[in-house]
Amino acid sequence: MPAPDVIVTAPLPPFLYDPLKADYRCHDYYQSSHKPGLLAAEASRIRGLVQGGGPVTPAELLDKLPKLEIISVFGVGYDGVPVDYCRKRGLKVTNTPDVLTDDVADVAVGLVLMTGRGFAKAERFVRAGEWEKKGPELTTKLGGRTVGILGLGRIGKAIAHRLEAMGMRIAYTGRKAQPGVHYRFVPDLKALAAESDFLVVACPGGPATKNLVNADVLAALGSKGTIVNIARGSIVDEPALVRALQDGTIGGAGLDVFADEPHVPKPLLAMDNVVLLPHVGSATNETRKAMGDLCKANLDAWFAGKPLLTLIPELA
Ligand code: 8YV
Repeated sequence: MPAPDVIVTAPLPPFLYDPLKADYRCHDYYQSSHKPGLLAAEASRIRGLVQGGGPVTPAELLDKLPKLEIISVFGVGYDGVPVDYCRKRGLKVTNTPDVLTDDVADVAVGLVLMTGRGFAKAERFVRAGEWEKKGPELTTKLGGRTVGILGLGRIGKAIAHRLEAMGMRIAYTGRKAQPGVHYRFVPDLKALAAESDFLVVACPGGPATKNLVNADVLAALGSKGTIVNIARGSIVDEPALVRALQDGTIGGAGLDVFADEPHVPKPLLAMDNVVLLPHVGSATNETRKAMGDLCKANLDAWFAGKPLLTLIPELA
């Protein structure tokens, strides 16, 4: 059988792209300087699509791929996939859950430490030679403080587990209370924010959660509260967040994700109470390799007529 044709709409690391190229006829839509030409020549043969977690694959592109069978997402988040469209067309959508849970949770803990204990600021203080002149600022003890987690899925649970081990108190919100967890469920996000010192955003992105953390939620978090986001920039109303930080409505922010990556709102860059990371949640060699292996394994399984290793819950 000839190798199936696969279109690639995201930048892929060599440890995924090289093995893909070995087993599939890959068409690099992401890098192509003549996308209409690529589609005119190849669209009618394409059976698979590989994309990243965040950036959206428009339904208009999928419409141009009449033989498409499967979208394999290199990431756990599939907010970049038009899920309803895929359901109607009977397209399979796979992602890479579990393998990145620990790394993403580590980043959330890092952001709690960097913001709460002021480590990012303290590090700048040393580099600037300030320590030669005066002692560092005192910060606030983390043990005993409350962390509210928005989204107690696999990643949210791993975050809770870590922060609990640091002596922090955990509460959470989501669509429903989770069976078998001892953390306190608070049905209302605003109420959770009001009682949290740190509000950690760990739910999926996409239309259902767009701007869920709005100006009201930030006001409830309050001037001593810090927001940490390791999920998707779209979940937080970013202009409202910038305003809340500017006028002291909230105390600080630790952000790994942004609404329009890699663009970070300019005012955030100048703020001392904000820690900014370039979406590094899953960015370790081990995890990205495991994600790449799973992304390809799903395609391999599909084209070999074997059961998929993962399938997004909406299509299961
Ligand atoms: C990746 C992510 O940066 O898994 C996700 O949903 O956001 C990250 O792990 C991204 O998917 C790489 O394409």
